[in-house]
Parts: sequence; structure tokens; C-alpha cells
Amino acid sequence: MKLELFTGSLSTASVLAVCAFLSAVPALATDVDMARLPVTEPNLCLACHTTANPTSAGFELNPFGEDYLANGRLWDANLASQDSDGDGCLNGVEVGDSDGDGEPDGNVDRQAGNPGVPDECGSGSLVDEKTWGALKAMFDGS
Ligand SMILES: [Ca+2]
Ligand SMILES: [Ca+2]
Ligand SMILES: [Ca+2]
Repeated sequence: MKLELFTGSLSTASVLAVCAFLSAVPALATDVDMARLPVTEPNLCLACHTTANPTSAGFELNPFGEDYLANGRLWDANLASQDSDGDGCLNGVEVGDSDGDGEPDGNVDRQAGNPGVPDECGSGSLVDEKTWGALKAMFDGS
């Protein structure tokens, strides 16, 4: 029966299809989980998993995924105030919803960092990286 659900889900082509098929296995992530994060681009599955295409055979959680699970699979102020991956940037800032109320910060539509991977949060957008690169070039290049 689970296999039938799996096949049915795959027929629906969408960005969430890869994550959604796991809805056949209630213990794993579903598109409901994805929808709880106010901002999911560009990390999508990688926000919680160590693989971009989690399957029932391989769906290892990253530190943020573990904390999300431990938080009752809820995105809230509690989870937003933690720094799951220990990179010095709070989950809320990385996800783009600093206070964890489910509403993105300002006009944010992309995660500033990955809440489950130690990275340079706050400079995660291409625009910021380019700006930073231009600034560095001004000091280094002349
Ligand atoms: Ca962090
Ligand atoms: Ca908010
Ligand atoms: Ca991070």
C-alpha cells in the first residue's frame, strides 16, 4: 500500500514532490513540514536533511532537522532562537523569520543561510556575496 501511495505522489510534478512522497511514511518529513517553514528556498530538503533527495532509505537529519523534530515538528520562536548548527547565526535569521512567528522578515523570500549547515549566514544571498566581493575588490585590487 505504501508503494502505491509512493507511485501516486511521484506523478505530481512539483518542487515538493521529492519531499512529499515521504508522506507515505508518517514518521518522516512531509510537505506539511515544508509548509511550516515560512521560507524554504533555496535549501528545500537540505534545510533539514543531509541529502537534497531524502528517501525512505536515506533521510538523515542535519542538526536543524534534529532540533525541528525535538521541537514537536513546529517552527516557532523557540526553534528560531536556537543555533542548531552552531555557526553563530540563529535559526530564525538563517531561515529568514527571525522571531519565528511564521511570517518572513520584511521582503525575504530566500533563506539567508542553511539552518542545518555551518555557513556564512547573512551573506548567503548572491546579492550580498557580490556586494561583499565588490567591496573586497575595492580594497584589495587598487
Ligand atoms: Ca546557525
Ligand atoms: Ca517573523
Ligand atoms: Ca547555518
